[in-house]
Amino acid sequence: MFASAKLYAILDLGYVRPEDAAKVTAGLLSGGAHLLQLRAKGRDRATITAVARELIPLCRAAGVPFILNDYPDLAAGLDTDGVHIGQDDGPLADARAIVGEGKIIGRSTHSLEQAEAALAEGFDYIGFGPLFPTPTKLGRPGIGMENVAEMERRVGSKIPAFCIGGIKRSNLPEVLAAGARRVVIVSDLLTAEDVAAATRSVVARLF
Ligand code: TZP
Ligand code: MG
Repeated sequence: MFASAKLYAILDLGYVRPEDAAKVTAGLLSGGAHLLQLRAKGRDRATITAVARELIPLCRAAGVPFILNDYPDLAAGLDTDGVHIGQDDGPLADARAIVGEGKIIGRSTHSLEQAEAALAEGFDYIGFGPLFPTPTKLGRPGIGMENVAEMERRVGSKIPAFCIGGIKRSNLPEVLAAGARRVVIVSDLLTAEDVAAATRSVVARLF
């Protein structure tokens, strides 16, 4: 599932209340998301742990890898499939030492140079963006789509590379036309009236 993943869904607790996390995740999974991340910026460790414990069995049952954003130590203790870290979260080796071999470790990248550096360092996958400014990641400018094709050629041909940031069902055609082969979509799926149907419609357009 991981190597062929095209739609990476993120259950972001900025959009979903912890008590709704399992229900919304079930929608993402039944809609066919290929990877699932729990992102819980600013939440306490107890909340993150409790939500992760609910989501992990749902993902397992669906055959979908479960990735925790940040907190390699929590990821190790929770038996997640992996962890996702940003540019300011230290080198891969530090995270690897905590979570161990065999776990997926991804890196956020915001430029072609960072994408190539993450590949060279040995990350299992990257996020590339934000392509467009987005309320889900405030304070970061959109990097646009002009480097997407080159990023896919240099990095996406070697490890899974997911374009991210402001991608919605409405602009997915232009993102794909720019050369993207895999995407992360957060708010557009989490705020959809029918999460499963919205997810399904995206998956159908990625093949
Ligand atoms: N990293 C770069 S953009 C982003 C993250 C986590 C948020 C993407 O969310 P959305 O709602 O799909 O724009
Ligand atoms: Mg981080």
